[in-house]
Amino acid sequence: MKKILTLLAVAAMVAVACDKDNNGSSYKAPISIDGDFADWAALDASKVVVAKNAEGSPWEAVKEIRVYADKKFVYYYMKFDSEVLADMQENSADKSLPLRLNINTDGEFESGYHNYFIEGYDMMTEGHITDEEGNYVSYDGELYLRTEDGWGDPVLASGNNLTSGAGKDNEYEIALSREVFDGAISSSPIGNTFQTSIRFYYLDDAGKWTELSNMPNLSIDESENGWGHLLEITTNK
Ligand SMILES: [Ca+2]
Ligand SMILES: [Ca+2]
Repeated sequence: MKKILTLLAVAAMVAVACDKDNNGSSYKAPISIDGDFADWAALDASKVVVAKNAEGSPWEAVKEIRVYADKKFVYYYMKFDSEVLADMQENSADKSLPLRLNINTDGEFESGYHNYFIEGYDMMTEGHITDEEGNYVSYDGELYLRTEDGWGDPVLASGNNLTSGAGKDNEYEIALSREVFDGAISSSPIGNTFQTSIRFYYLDDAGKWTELSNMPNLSIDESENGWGHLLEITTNK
């Protein structure tokens, strides 16, 4: 009996350590934003969407991204080529790295923003993953909504826990809170299926944002999913 009670006590402690959602079921984050990437390796690989830098793409500084979504968060992983990155930043005004997460929640590719390719994403987050000295900082994104008038002012300022991030060496991970996102853009929440991509920048010698990479970056003709330069993500429940 004593053993059973001990087990129950442990179970109760574990339950307390986990978040409770509205349904009362527990949530344990599969990814910790801590600059340790072993948690990514532990995910079910069949549920992680991976994009590697396409051969012949105009960009070389980002080697790979991964995206994994569950009911609470959308998680992003990225791996850089340190040497290429350092070369590009050699004459940078400062070493901060701006980054945008692009998200298409309406499932169609006419509305929203188009740059090079078939995109049509209607929301983006914007922030930095490093400070001016090039040290990783937490990605504290502000949220923008694309309208007929352009991007306009952010619909959610930074400092609202929309995103967080952590990096080590040439890897970085981000968690985006679906609850914060949906609260800011209630008209178009992130659905079970959505599309996303990442745009990377560095600062040139005049401090101007300059492209480091776009991911994914398959050419349209080679794209297998038909979504152009967005990855299609299905939420793991
Ligand atoms: Ca981690
Ligand atoms: Ca769209």
